[in-house]
Amino acid sequence: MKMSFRWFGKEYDHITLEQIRQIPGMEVVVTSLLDIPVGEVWPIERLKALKEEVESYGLKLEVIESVNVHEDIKLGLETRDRYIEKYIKTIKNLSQIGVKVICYNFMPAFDWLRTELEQRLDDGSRTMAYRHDFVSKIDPENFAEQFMEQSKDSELPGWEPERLKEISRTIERYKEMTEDKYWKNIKYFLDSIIPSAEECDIKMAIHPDDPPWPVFGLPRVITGRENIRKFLDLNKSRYNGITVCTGSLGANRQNDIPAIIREFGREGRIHFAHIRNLKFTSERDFYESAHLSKCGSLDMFEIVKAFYDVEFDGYMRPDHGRMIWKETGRPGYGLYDRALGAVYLQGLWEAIDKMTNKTSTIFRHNYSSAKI
Ligand code: DNO
Ligand code: MN
Repeated sequence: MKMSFRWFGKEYDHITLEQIRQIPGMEVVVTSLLDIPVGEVWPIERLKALKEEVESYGLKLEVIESVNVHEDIKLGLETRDRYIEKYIKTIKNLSQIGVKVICYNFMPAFDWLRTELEQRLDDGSRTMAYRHDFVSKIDPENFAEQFMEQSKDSELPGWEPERLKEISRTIERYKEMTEDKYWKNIKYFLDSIIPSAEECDIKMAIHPDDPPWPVFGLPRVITGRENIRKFLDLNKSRYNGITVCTGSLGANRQNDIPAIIREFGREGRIHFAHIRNLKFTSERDFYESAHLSKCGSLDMFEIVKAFYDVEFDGYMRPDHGRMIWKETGRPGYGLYDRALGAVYLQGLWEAIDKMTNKTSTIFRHNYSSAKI
């Protein structure tokens, strides 16, 4: 397991590489070029400069999150081949700077969805939350208006009227989309890009849909064990793999995350792990808690143990954290709570490792006490 940390780049992140390098055990930076429009090629010169910058802090740039997939590819339009070609060119450029894993998602219209970005917890920290009744009341036909109406009491940066209108137009384009067609579009994409990923020795790691169920009438398919199996069978190359995001998959209580890790980890199909906890407040409602098992509803020990048992040698990162110690900034992506998460996860790993290799620990212990 290699511990990593997401960084949005010098222009977009209030966190510095200097801070990241001081998190104990941190090896790898997960980043992207946020200003390149979706679908365009990531220029090699920019990538070289980014690599140099990251490495000048003693960190490695081996994971990209995300190279986003153009909507035309997801919609299966004729224009998709043009964007697939560009995607492949980006994969090639990334391989030239030593990138090993690309995380991406295939969610229609938008990425993850929360209904609260700054919910206050009892200890005064702030976190993101999801309320299903907010989402289920919104009719996709009047998406923008109804979303605004529902959210008039909450603060939802990132969901400004302009963006809502744009999303509304995108949702409209999915009107005729069925799950079946959507799966076909995923397969078309995979079969087009995976041979290049193989050649470039870059593992593709799809991120699960978050939350893992359809919202606003849009298909969401990377949702649990069965559908992950279906996804991996669409293209059987090891380079076609997944990101296990415990907070995304964990929002559906039916998902047995350690079992998912064991099944797909043994097959070498998990390349990246996002680990975070969440606390259920009702059947489908939850907030994002601190990473510790006792703070949320997921058992972090069982999750890390499953990764350990399948000898996971991919990349792991703490996922969203709360905002604590008066930090402000991009919701979910503060420094402090994620740094605590990174250290906690490494603590679990070390404990499991030492318990598993009992003999060597006992031997070392006896040896040193014998010397005294
Ligand atoms: C949320 C993240 C996702 C993830 C994308 C990958 O914070 O885990 O936004 O980066 O879905 O494409
Ligand atoms: Mn995630």
